[in-house]
Amino acid sequence: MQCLSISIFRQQLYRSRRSLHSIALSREIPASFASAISTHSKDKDGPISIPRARKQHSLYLEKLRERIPAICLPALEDYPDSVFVEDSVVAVGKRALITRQGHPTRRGEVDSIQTVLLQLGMEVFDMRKLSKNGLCDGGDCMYTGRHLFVGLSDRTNEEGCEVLRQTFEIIDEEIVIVPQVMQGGGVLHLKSAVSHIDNETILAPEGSVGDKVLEAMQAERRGYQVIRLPDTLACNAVSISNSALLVQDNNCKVSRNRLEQIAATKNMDIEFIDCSELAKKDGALTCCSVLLNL
Ligand code: CIR
Repeated sequence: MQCLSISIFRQQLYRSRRSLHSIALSREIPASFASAISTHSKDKDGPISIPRARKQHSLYLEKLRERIPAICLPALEDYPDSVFVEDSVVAVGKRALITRQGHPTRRGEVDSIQTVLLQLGMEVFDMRKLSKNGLCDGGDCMYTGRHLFVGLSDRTNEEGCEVLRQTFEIIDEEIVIVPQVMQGGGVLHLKSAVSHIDNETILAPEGSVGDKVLEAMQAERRGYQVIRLPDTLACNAVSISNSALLVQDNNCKVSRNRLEQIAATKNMDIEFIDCSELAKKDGALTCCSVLLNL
């Protein structure tokens, strides 16, 4: 009996260590950001204000830096979308896979990320060398500490998933490929719809997009508690070391209250951050950083 509880304790300790983030990567917003890819119409959302976008981004960084050190790389003017660093890499522990991004205009973003990861002493693999046609955006990959969920999307294909499988097969956790169920749902990446708070809790939107993604992930069967929110943007939260939650600020009181409640239950700090300028370019909160567990 004692052996069993010690082994459960060890497992929990090991899992909680794996959730501890030691450093974050991010990148400044380039002056070319107004040309970033977007599904939003300018008329509906208004033109991009670079000063406002930069202010929002620096507040985001400030909140991250209250919890962990964050490296902020210089802007890449030739790559308007390069602030969305999440898409350049998938990292689990000390192992990282540099992606071949799904959108051709974004593929040069990865080189400087690769350099930093090597400098940090990570074991770095490169999808561009491992597969001719593999594509993947990091926004489609969600590592909860128990599973690596990979969403097939317009940016991530089967060949890309195969490279992820080969790269991360050494980790203990299951790699779950989530079929493309979000088409037409106004959702770019898997993590535009779902994100995790810790290794047992997932946020997902109410309604049919959320239903389809959760079913495809078999989230409940895999033991996740799912918190459904009316506001899809609020479902993309950055969870730092199981102790703080950064959430997109929004006018949806129900989402806000539910998130505050869950954060209180889990004894986590919660911060609401306005990233409305980044959202005009389909960016959410997780896209602007890569949290590493070195
Ligand atoms: C794009 O379309 O690639 C960018 N405008 C937005 C990328 C957002 N990244 C993410 O959700 N991981």
